[in-house]
Amino acid sequence: WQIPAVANCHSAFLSEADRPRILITDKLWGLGVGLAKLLRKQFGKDNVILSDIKKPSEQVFHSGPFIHSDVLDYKHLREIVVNHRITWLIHYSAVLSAVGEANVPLAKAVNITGVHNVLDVALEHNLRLFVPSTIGAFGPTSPRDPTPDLCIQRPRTIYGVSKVHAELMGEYYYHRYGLDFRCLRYPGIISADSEPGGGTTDYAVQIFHDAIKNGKFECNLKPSTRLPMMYIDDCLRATLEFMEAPIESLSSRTYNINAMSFCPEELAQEVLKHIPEFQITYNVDSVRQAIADSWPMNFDDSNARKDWGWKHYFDLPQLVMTMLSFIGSHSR
Ligand code: AKB
Repeated sequence: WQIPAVANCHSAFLSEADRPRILITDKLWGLGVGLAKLLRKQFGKDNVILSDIKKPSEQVFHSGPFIHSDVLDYKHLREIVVNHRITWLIHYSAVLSAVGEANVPLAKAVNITGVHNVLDVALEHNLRLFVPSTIGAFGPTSPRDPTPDLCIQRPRTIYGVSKVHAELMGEYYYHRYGLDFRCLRYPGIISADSEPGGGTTDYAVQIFHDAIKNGKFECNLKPSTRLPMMYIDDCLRATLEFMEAPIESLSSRTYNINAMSFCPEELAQEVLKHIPEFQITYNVDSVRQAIADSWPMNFDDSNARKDWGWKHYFDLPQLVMTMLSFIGSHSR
């Protein structure tokens, strides 16, 4: 059983001139750093520029090109695209669900105005544009088990509303102007080396850190709250494969992707297999619980599997084993 570093390598033999020049906006709580690493392996270190409004860590700064950029500053964004000959734009800047409810004006600015800016700059400079969406783009009136690509979307968080807006605007720019807009709806993403970023699915990252450090974890969602989830390596590989997918293979511009679906008590059971003294307790956060109760329990990603060959490699046992051994080896 071996996970390919990069599957479906459409770009493996591209000459330097044909390689994309990629700008990643924001680190999206560390996802951007992981994606930059993968894309640099594929397209060369200098062809992938990471950007943020915040100063990066020394490690990120020295791992490849990094520049300051603010997605709310259209002129500066355009300057970067021109000066660095950007051809792909990966727009990771976003305020996540729980933080968005605590700061609606910030979420509106970053998640709506920011998306308008990247759409316009991508159109103006003929870029391939990737904007992630999320399970949060669905709401209580959507079918929840499973949730298909196309169904009612009436989310009740500013995060979800802004993501539906991004999906629709991107598709509008595609149909109206031919913009090569691509969007994947991510489930909760689980990664050992990124900090939780104010999301509702954060518990599924924190549990591993606390289990290793303290042997116990206090969960802010109810034991039976089922949500779709994915290990970061699968998510980043999906993003690369989707960006490389030939245009004629795409029957849509927005796809669900999924790997597994679990609830806190099932995750805790799996952790217990590795740490027999592990204990989980529950102290429910009503805001996060209400959000989770309105989201999909399971995600139907059959169109992504059919159209561009999406497949996941990490299931729940594999995920738990990987997270515990990664965090364990870094905490010694
Ligand atoms: C969040 O919980 O807000 C995010 C997401 C599912 O989009 N992780």
